Amino acid sequence: MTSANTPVRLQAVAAPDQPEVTPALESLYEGFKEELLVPLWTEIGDLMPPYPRSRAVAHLWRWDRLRQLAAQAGELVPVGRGGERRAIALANPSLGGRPFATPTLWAAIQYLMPGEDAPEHRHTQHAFRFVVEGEGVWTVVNGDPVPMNRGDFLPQAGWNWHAHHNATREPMAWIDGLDIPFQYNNESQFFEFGRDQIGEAERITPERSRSEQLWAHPGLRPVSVTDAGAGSPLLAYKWEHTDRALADQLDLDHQGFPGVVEPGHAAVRYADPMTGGDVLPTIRAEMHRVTTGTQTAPVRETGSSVYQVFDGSGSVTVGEHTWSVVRGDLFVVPSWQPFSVRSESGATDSDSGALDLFRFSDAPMFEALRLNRVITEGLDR
Ligand code: GTQ
Ligand code: FE2
Repeated sequence: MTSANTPVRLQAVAAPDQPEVTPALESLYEGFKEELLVPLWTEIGDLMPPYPRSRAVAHLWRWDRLRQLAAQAGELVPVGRGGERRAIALANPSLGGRPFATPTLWAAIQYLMPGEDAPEHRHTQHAFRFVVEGEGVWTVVNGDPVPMNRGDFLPQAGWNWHAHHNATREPMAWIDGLDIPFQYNNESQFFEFGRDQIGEAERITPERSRSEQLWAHPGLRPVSVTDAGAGSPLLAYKWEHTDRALADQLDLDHQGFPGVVEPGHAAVRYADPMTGGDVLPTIRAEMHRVTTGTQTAPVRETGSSVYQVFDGSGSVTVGEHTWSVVRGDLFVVPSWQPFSVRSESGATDSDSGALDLFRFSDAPMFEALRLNRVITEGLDR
């Protein structure tokens, strides 16, 4: 992917720290070219920079427009075997037109018309769904139907069978996050078709999935399960729990309880109830609530994130860009670019009076490889 964008430097050059260009030097570089060899000294500035220079750029996608186009696709493009999903991905403008939001992360709006089915399949890519509006779709994971409603987060680790169905009379949109670019670039993908139709027993609209019955009780895990496999066994994190956790954190903040919550900024991370760690091997997900008038300190981190505004409005600053954002808008924070947010007007849906931001990132990979770095001060680069 880089080679197309990388300027050709493979020739003898006259530079202060380089030998004089002689026929012998030119023939040395010719030899490199012929034998497909590249010396480090012409590449080092690009290959080994002093700090991350992201290829991805900061970019914002407006939800209004995404939803409009997804609705048009709903009218014009069928969903079925082969294409698999009516999912439309964010393509970072500096990643060569590929459907990659960041070098590691896929983010897409997915759309299902009333009564439609997206056929069963499985793949090594780790995935999740997050619902910013609507209700009535359920996703069937290994035969367990899981309902999806506004604010719900549904992780879905790789190699589990899954299909989606819209059981209502209304179209429904949601966002998908996957590690497709990471697995594409690292050549680890496998994919299989499942059943064309899911079974009748799986076609009932459930109130709660079996996975939630087993796993959705805070601090409690079933004794019988000793190995839940890769990724969270809890297939839906319901909004009421997330909302309450954030409200309780801000309540502690208002009480002046020290050191637990950054003033005016509550945040929770979706955690695997088996391990307490991230919900997926490659993807971290969080929900942030910033009270009106609060401005967060700029943070730089290695690794990339995608945010979606869940509620409220405000302005976000990523590197040189500042955007006003409203519900549903999605934006990318590339590696090592400073990010901060200012909450401007409160949620319209609840009385939290805050800006709620859903975030996902590739942090688990960076942590596993010990490449994670975060700074909140000294933004001098
Ligand atoms: O819903 O199974 O956005 O397999 C991309 C690939 C969604 C899905 C995407 C997928 C899915
Ligand atoms: Fe899938």
